Amino acid sequence: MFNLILFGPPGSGKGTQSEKLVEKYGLVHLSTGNLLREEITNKTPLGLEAKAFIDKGQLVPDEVVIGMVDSFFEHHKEAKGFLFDGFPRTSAQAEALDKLLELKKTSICVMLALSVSEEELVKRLMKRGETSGRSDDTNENVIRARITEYHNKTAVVADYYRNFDKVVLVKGEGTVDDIFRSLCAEIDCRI
Ligand code: B4P
Repeated sequence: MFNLILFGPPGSGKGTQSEKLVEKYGLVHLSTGNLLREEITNKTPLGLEAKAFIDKGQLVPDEVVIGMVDSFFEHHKEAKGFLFDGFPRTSAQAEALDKLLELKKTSICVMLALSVSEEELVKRLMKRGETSGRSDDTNENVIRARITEYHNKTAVVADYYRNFDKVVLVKGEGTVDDIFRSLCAEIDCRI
């Protein structure tokens, strides 16, 4: 199996690039953001709980997210590899992911980390907010809170994988196609 984490702050292009990468490499796309939004749309108890956090720009509690990922794996037993988008976002999630993959006798091959300046992140997310209908994209304070959560809780996840020499930094500014080419070059030499 080839398992890849696409990492970066909110608005760094994870969702945008993931769609292109899963199509090219035939990986199963696991976006915890998309899964949570689906739960919110379906008004499930999990969705209602998650919405309260997302609307404030906070991370959803680890046990909720890890449970959701576990059940996603149950439904994708035949996958030949996963692209993790927006997960793991805390050290506890990273450790849980390692354990779940170990049960499948596999592991993370590489973490590709997109780097984008904070002003560019805010600009992109405010622009998406004009059309996406996403409650977490319309208010600049909420966007900045998400970026703060990233620095406080998520950035350390890269250190976790750096210990295993699995992190590659990729410039996340420029055209979508140029960034896609850089990501593909890193994957092609490992797959
Ligand atoms: P996510 O759905 O993961 O959303 P995101 O990080 O905001 O967006 P992403 O990074 O995918 O967006 P993209 O850059 O592609 O999370 C939403 C919320 O869910 C979180 O805040 C959190 O509360 C919760 N959550 C999710 N996972 C969780 C977890 N594991 N644990 C706890 N809580 C969790 O796109 C941004 C915009 O930039 C788009 O409009 C795009 O068109 C544009 N863009 C992309 N590339 C560009 C480029 N090269 N140039 C210009 N614009 C570009």
